[in-house]
Amino acid sequence: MEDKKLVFSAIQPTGTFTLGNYIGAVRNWSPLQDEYNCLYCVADMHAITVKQDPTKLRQNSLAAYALLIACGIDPKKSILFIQSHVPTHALLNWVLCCNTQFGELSRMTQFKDKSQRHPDDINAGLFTYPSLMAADILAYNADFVPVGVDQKQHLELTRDIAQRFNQRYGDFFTLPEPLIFEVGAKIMSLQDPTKKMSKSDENPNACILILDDKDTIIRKFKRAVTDSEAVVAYREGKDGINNLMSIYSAVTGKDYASIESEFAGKGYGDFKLAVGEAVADNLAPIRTEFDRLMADKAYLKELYTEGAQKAFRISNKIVSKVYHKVGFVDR
Ligand code: AQP
Repeated sequence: MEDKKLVFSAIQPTGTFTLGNYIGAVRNWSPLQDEYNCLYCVADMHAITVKQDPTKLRQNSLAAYALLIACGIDPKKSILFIQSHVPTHALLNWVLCCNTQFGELSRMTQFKDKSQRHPDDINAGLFTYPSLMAADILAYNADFVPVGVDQKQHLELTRDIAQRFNQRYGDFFTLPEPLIFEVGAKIMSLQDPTKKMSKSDENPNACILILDDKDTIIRKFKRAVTDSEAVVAYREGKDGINNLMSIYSAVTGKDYASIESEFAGKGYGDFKLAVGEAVADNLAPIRTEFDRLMADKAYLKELYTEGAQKAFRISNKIVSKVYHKVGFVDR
C-alpha cells in the first residue's frame, strides 16, 4: 500500500441501502479513494445481531458488495471485502471484548433502540456489537472512519477501547477519528421525521431504497409526513420539511435559502414532487450499474476473493502483534 493515511468503513447487508445510508455515508466514500488508502467492507457479521433469513442474507451481502461498486467504490483503488471472509476481525474482537466494560456497552443508544425493537432476541452479539466494530477498525489501525452522525457514539467507544488497550499493553493502536460529512449527516424517516431513516424499518414508506424505481420514489415522497403550515422553510418544529430540505439540498447542492425562494408561494405538493424527481435522477445511474454488476457473479467473486486476501494480509500482521502483546504464545 502507498504511504497514505488509512480510511476504514463498513455497511451492514441488512437490506438494500437507504437514501440515508447513501447520503450520510456511502456516497462520501468514493471521493476519499485518491487521498487515502481505503478499506470498505460489507459487515455481514454485524447483520446477524438481529435475526436474518440465511438465504436473504447471502443475497443481500452480494448485492451490498455490488452496490458499493455501483456507488463509486473502485475495487482496484480500494480494498473492498466481505467481513466474514476475513477471520482477523473475530480474532481481535475477543481481545477487545475483554477490554470493554459492561457499563460502556449498556450506554449505547443503538443497543437500547434495537433491544426495544427486538425484545424476544436481546442477544450477546447485539450487546457487544461495538467491540466488533472496534475490531473492524483497529485490525487495520485506521486513521479515519467516515460514518453518519448516528455512529459517532460507537466510534468514541472504539477510541476508548484503543486507549485502554494502549494503557494496559503499551502504545499500539492508532486512535481513529470520525469523518462526518455535514450535508445529510442524518436523514430521517419519511413517516416519522424524529427517527432516523433505517433499512430495517417495517414501514416501506418510511425509507427510500437506492434501488427503488422513479415512480416508487415519487410516491413515497408524496406520502412523506410534513406539517399544516404549507411553507417551505427550514426551522425548528418543522421536522418533516427540514428533512426533505436537507435531502433536496444533498442531491442538488442548493442551500436552504435558495430552496426557500425556489418554493416561495408554492404548496408542499410541488416541493415533494421536486424532491422525488431530484432523488430519482440522482439514483438512476446506480441502478443501471448495479444491474450490470449483478449479471456477472463470477466477476464479483473474483473481486471479493481478492479483497479479502488483501485485507487479511494487512490485519493478520496487526492482530498477530496484539496476540503477542496480551501474552498468547506465538504460533
Ligand atoms: N438515516 C441515516 N442518515 C445518515 N447516515 C446514516 N447511516 C445509516 N442511516 C443513516 C450511515 O450508514 C452507514 C452504514 O450503516 P449500517 O448499515 O452499518 O448500520 P446502521 O447505521 O444501523 O444503518 P441502518 O440503515 O439503520 O441499518 P439497520 O436498519 O440494519 O440498523 C453508517 O455510517 C451510518 O452512520
